[in-house]
Amino acid sequence: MLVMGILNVTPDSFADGGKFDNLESAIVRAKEMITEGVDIIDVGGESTRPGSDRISIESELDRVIPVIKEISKLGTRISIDTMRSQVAEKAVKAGATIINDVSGGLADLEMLAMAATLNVPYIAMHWRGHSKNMNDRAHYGDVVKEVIAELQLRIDAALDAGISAQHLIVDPGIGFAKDKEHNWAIIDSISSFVDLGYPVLVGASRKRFLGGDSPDEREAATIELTRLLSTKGVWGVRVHSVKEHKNVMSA
Ligand code: PMM
Repeated sequence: MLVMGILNVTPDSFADGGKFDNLESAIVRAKEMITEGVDIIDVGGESTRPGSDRISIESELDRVIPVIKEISKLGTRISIDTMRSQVAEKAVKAGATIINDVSGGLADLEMLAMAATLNVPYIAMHWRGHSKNMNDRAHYGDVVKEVIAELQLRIDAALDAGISAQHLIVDPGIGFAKDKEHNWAIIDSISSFVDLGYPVLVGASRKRFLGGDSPDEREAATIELTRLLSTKGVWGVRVHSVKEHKNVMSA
């Protein structure tokens, strides 16, 4: 299982906001992650924490492009965490080799065609709308069935847009328009997502459903989850710390 290390170049992400929002601190963190054995560094410039407002495309580009240019010199794989096709395009030109779109192509209707043109792996996450009011959309009858059906629609749209099946990665979108019970139901049924036939990425790191009063207090639970997911055929975990997750997988 791969470890995707989170590098949020944002002032306000819920767990690491403000820690790496200048070029120097972002590069230091990227180098640390590489030393610790990270497989992919996920660079994001727009926070998707519940309730957050969108930022302008200019601010997003200003945050991520210089960081990607520098990190790409370090020889690691980089994913760009963006919902915008123009950010994806410039990020790939700057050195990113994977597009991580939390909206699965729904936020920017040019995204799927752009990913097909750029011809790089594309992560389609389950999403029901922007973070500002996504919690209002956390209503399901059978959450596992509905999330799988909605993800399947994104898979079909991605394939229709010309993204090759070999380039598709899916993600159930833990914490996005889902409450605690929904997140745990998805984790419990993660094999059903693996059965879709595409690599599965899980981003549960330090999220609220794990309990605890602060993101840091959720680290131990996050590591336990990685241990569990590594036995379930999951392709990768998107996490804040790297070494701890590498260790638990090799234990
Ligand atoms: N979660 C966040 C941001 N990007 N990308 C994917 N593919 N999956 C996720 O679960 C995901 C994501 C929000 O968490 P953050 O604020 O720690 O980045």
